Parts: sequence; C-alpha cells; structure tokens
Amino acid sequence: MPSMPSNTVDTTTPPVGASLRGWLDHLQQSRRLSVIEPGTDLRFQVAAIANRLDGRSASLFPRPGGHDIPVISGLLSHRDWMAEAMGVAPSEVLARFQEASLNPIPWREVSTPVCQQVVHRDVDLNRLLPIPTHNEHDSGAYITAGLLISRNPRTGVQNVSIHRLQVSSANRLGALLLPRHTLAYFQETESAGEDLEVAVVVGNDPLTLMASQAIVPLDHDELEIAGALHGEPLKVAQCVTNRIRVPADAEIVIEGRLLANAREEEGPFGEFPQYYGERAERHVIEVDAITHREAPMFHTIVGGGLEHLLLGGIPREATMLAHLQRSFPSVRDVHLARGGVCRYHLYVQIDKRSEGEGKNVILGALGGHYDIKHVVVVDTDVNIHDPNEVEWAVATRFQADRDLVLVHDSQGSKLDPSTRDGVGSKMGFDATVPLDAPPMRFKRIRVPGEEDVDLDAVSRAAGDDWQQQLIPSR
Ligand SMILES: Cc1cc2nc3c(=O)[nH]c(=O)nc-3n(C[C@H](O)[C@H](O)[C@H](O)COP(=O)(O)O)c2cc1C
Ligand SMILES: [Mn+2]
Repeated sequence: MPSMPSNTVDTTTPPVGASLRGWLDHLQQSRRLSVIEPGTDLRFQVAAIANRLDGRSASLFPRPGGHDIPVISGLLSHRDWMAEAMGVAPSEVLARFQEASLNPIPWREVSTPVCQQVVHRDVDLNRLLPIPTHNEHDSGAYITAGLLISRNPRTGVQNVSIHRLQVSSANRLGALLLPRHTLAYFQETESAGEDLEVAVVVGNDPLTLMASQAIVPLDHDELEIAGALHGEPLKVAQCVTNRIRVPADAEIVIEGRLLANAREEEGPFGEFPQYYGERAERHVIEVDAITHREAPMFHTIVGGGLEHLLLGGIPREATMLAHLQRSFPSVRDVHLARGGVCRYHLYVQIDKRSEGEGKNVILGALGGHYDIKHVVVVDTDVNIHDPNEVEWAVATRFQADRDLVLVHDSQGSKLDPSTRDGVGSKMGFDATVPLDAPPMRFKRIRVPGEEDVDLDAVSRAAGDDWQQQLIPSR
C-alpha cells in the first residue's frame, strides 16, 4: 500500500481545494478563470464555450439564459489542478487519495448552514435554477455535477455519488443509477414499498467532488473521505425536509425522494466515451425543497469533457495502483489515458525483476475493473503520462507472437458501443524489454548535455539579415 510521506501534507491549514470560492479565487489569481459575456444561452452555448476552454480555464457564466444564478464549469479540468487542490505534488495525487480513502474523518454537524440561507418549498427546477442542455441529442436539461447523497435505511450510513439527472418536469428528475451503492440502498426501501430520502448537492468544493468518486465498499461514507482530504471534519447540516446530512458550505441543495415503484423515460445523454447513453425507463426523484446560499453558483460538468473524465479517472487510478501493488511489488505507477476516455486504457509502469512479470500484471489489471479493456505494461524509462512514449514502447519493444494477451467474451463497459451489450474482448501488451537482452539493444539514444542547454542564453529568432551569418568574420 503506498503511504503518504509525512512531510508532504501541511496539517495546519486545509488545502486550497477545500473551499469552492477559495478555489475559484486561486484559479482567478493564476489566470485560469474566464468570465463569459452575460446572457449565454443555456441550450448548447454554455457547453460550447466550456468545451472550448476545457483544460485551459474554468468558466463563469453570469446571467445564463437570463437567470440570476451564474453557472460555473471546468473547475478540475487538469490533473495538475487536482494535485494543487489537494495540496500535493502531481506525483503524489494517487497515494494521497488512497490514504484519505483508507483513513476517513467523521463529519461535524452545524445548525445554521449557509446552504440553507434561502429555502424554497414551492419548487420549479427550471425557474429556480439555470440548468443547461449540453450535447446535440440530449433529451433536455440535465443536472450533471450534483452529489447525490442517500442514507442506508438500516444503518443510517450515508453514500455520495454523482448521477446524471434529467429535468423531467418542474419537480421531477430522471436518474441513471448503475448497479452500485445508491441503487443498493434504494432496492432496500423499494422492496418495503418506501421511497429513499436523497439530497442532490450542487456547487461543492473540489475535494468533496473528488471524494464522491472514491471506490470504497458499501457503507463507507464518502463525505468522511472528503473530511480526510480537507484534513479536518467536513461541516454538514441536516436537510429541511428529510434526514440527509449535506455539506454545510454547499451552494445549492435539492431535497427529495427516489420514488418506489416509479420509472420514467430518461435519455439520451452525451456520456464520457463521447457517445450517447440510450433512452430507457429509469429511476425518478421527486423534489420536495430547494435550499441555497444567498447569491449561489450552479456548477455544471459537460459530459465527455476533461472535468468528467478526470473526476472519474483519478480515483480509479488510485484504486488500481493499490490493487496492483498488493500483488506486484514491481508496479511503480499507473495511468488511465485520455485517449481511452480515462477508463478503458491502462498504462502500467513496472521495475521488472523476473521474466513473465509483465503478463501477470496484465492479468491482474484486467481483473481489477471491468471497464479496463486494453493494458500496456512498460519499463521505468517510459513516461506513462505521455501517450507518444507508450506508443514508442509498443512500437519498439513489443512482438505480437510473444507479448500479446487476448481474452474474449469477458465483461466490459456497457457504454463502449463496440461491445455486445457490455461483453467483449480484452487485450494486453507486454512492452517491457526482455531481461536477458544485450545491454546496447534497447539503450535509448541520448545527446549528452541536451537537457542543460539554456535556449534563451544561446539562441534568438533570426532577423532579416540572417544571411550576414554566412559571411566569414573575425
Ligand atoms: C460527472 C460524472 C457523472 C456520472 N454520472 C453517473 C450516472 O449517471 N450514473 C451512475 O451510476 N454513475 C455515474 N457516475 C459515476 C459515479 O458517480 C461513481 O462511480 C461513484 O463513485 C459511485 O459511487 P458509489 O460507489 O458510492 O456507488 C458519474 C461520475 C461523474 C464524475
Ligand atoms: Mn459508496
């Protein structure tokens, strides 16, 4: 298990990502927050601009569609920003996230939270909130950055996850619940004929957003992982219409119930693999109240953008690294590549000590998560965060007759359109150098001193008179 070097976490002040407004301030000061002309159209235009700025700057949309509440997007659209938000170096992100997942900090309840400064019991989602429509064939407006908090009806332990939420009417949301924890809690109440109390929290600090994506067992409250990332208990408050505890400093809270024995049409919706999730009968949330800060912000995550890909990708990398290192001490680092939508393509760097190890690592990785489809294993001299380097290793160190692992008819991602409803093939490339290779055969070429050259000191752009340089002078 990777553990956090004790000198890397400042335990006195929470990291900059512990507050949403603090994080936006931080982005503004480093020229990574763009303010868009007021009045952006909620239909497509917000998403179009956010996508163009994706990975470069966060965006703030004043008066979107004429609404008083501004929209924000792109808060975490770079992995280095996530490191910054956590207060660690980029190389420490996975270890820090894993450490927080294993050492949660219980929350602390407060009674007059800012997220309840304004309370609406007469609910109309589209009138009260600026909810955008993102992709061309989306069925309509969607809440995409809401933390769905539910509560185990038996144990009282809470769960936090993000679900796409279609605005189906003034007080109804359609939800996609893949078979994980929210669905598990819901199945318990529904079988007793009861609704499941929920809250959807929009406008969270970056660390709480990341914590929502932790891959931990059922009945591990992700708000406690958020506390661990904050380095102190998260402040929570009870909802005004139910027993759910929500982050007290959140911008907006939608309180409601996942309805027993109700299913309604939801979708299509533009998803992370850059394709549409199909329309089907799905779960329904009835909204009972909306509370918010005075002058709140509405966060939206554009489906398939970097913020979406990375929020899911980084916690998966952390889980995958811990999983592999349990069996294979040679594993140094893992990376879920952007080209594989931060889900399907895993690159693994190993310090190979025994012949055949690369293949064992491939088998372990394919068993680590059903979404992983292609695995490439490389040596420590290959930078797995650079896809050109990984391709180079495959091009020059891999032979299909010797280094390929193929498994057919296994469980994959249902959102991968090339599968047969989620069933498909897995493939692994062992692109490590054979241990008995002659020393010069795989030696990378290198020019001595190249990395030390100070280009500003030794060169300048040529002027019109460049041909003067051809004339011999003394
Ligand atoms: C932007 C975003 C949107 C997501 N949308 C959905 C969704 O619509 N349905 C779903 O089941 N999971 C969705 N997820 C994934 C879950 O939030 C994630 O797997 C979470 O860790 C599940 O939590 P759990 O293990 O407590 O069930 C989304 C994730 C992100 C980052
Ligand atoms: Mn969970």
